Amino acid sequence: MNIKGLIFDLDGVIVHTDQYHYQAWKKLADRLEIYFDEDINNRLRGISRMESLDILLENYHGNTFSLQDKEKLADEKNTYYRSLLENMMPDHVSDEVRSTLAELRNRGLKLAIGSSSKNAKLILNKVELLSYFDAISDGTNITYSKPNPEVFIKAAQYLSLSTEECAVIEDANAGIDAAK
Ligand code: B16
Ligand code: MG
Repeated sequence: MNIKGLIFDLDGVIVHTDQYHYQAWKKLADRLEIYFDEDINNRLRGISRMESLDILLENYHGNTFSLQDKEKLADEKNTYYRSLLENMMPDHVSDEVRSTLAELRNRGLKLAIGSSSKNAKLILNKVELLSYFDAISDGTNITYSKPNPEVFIKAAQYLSLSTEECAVIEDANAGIDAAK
């Protein structure tokens, strides 16, 4: 193996925004009187916002929502989520994460983010980690989210490396399937 680049998932690997996702989806679910718990939340790891909403709505037994309604619901969740992200500070990332990323770069590896999130840059900015990465591939530059490999293929391209030269660090099944 000749690994020249590392592609890190964001939520669940670099930062723990998974709890904020849970709280935001739970707030929406409670408003709509939909059952939602941590087990359902775990099924949302790595997949897109709209796909996550479809899973949440599996437990909704009222009228069907139009695409426009669903976009509004996804926006509502994102508004809750972004207000929680306001709490994020540089000290939410341990010194160990920063020193590990710095050490990997010192060893000559190129580092990228490969995240399904459209909020990835905002999060990296808040925790002051943007400058540690050579490239960001996220929910804003993909058509298909994990388990589709697009986000990682793009990350490798942004690093000017082949996918064979990259390894992926992931926490979610959808992301591991995408990486493979
Ligand atoms: P957003 P990752 C993913 O981030 C989350 O794991 C997943 O729960 C979320 O639905 C997705 O981002 C989209 O996030 O609503 O912020 O665009 O694990 O791929 O870094
Ligand atoms: Mg993740």
